[in-house]
Amino acid sequence: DKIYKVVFIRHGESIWNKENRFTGWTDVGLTENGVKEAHFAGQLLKQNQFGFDVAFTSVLTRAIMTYNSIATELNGHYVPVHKHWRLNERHYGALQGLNKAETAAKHGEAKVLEWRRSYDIPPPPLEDNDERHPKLDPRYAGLPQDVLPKTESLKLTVDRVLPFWYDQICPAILDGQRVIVAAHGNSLRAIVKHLSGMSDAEIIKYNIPTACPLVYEFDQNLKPLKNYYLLDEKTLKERMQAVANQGKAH
Ligand code: DG2
Repeated sequence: DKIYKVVFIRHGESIWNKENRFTGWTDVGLTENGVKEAHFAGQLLKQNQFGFDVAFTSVLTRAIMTYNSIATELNGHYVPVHKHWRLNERHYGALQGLNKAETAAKHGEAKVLEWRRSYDIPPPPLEDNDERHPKLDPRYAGLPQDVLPKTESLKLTVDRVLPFWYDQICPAILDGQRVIVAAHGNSLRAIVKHLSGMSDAEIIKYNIPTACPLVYEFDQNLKPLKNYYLLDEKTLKERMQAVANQGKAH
C-alpha cells in the first residue's frame, strides 16, 4: 500500500527566539545559529532520502528563510513554494515584543504558561489603533479585516490553520506529492494537536523544537499511521526543554 507523508518543520532560531521575546506575527529574521540549524535540517533530510515536490510556508521571513536553506541542501530551489498567512505563527497579541522571562517575573510563571500553552485562553489583544495591527502590513492587504487577528489562543489558531490544511495541503499529499510545511511552534502545535488527537491538557506540555524535521505518515484516508522526528532522542529532548524553559522567570 502507498504511504502518504508530510514533513513539518519549525523555523530555525529567530532573532527574537534568541532574545526570548514573544514574536507571533512580528516578522523577524533568523540568527546565524538559526540558519545553521536550518541547513543541518536540510542535510538530515537529504541523508534520509527525503526530497520534495511542493513546499508550503507561512508569509513570515523566518519560515521562508528556513525552507530556503533546506532547498539549498536538497538542490530543490525549482520546487514550487506556496506562502500563506494561515500558516503564520499564532498571533501573540499585546505580548508581542515582551521578554518571556521578564513577563514571567512580572505576572508569574503560571500566567505565562497559561498564555503560551493553554488551549483556549488568548493573550491580551492589540488595540485597534496599535501600529502593530496586521491591517497595516501590506502582506495582508486584500484580506477582510475580520479575519485578521489581534490575538489568538491555540484554539483560534487551529480554526484558521485547518482550512488551509484541508483545502491546500491534504490534496497535495493525496495526489502523491512529497510535501514539506515550514511554519512555527504554535501553528504546528495546532496541526499536530488535530492530527494526533491530543487532549487540551496534553497539548499544554507539548513543545515543538526549532528546525527538527517531523515526519507524519498517513493511510489513503489521511489517517495518521505514525510520526517521528529525524533527530536523535537526546538532541530532541534538549531542544524541547529549551523551548519550555523560555517561560521561566530565571
Ligand atoms: C514563538 C513561539 O514562535 O513561542 O511567537 O514567540 O515558533 O515563530 O518562534 P516561533 C513566538 P512560544 O509559544 O514557544 O513561547
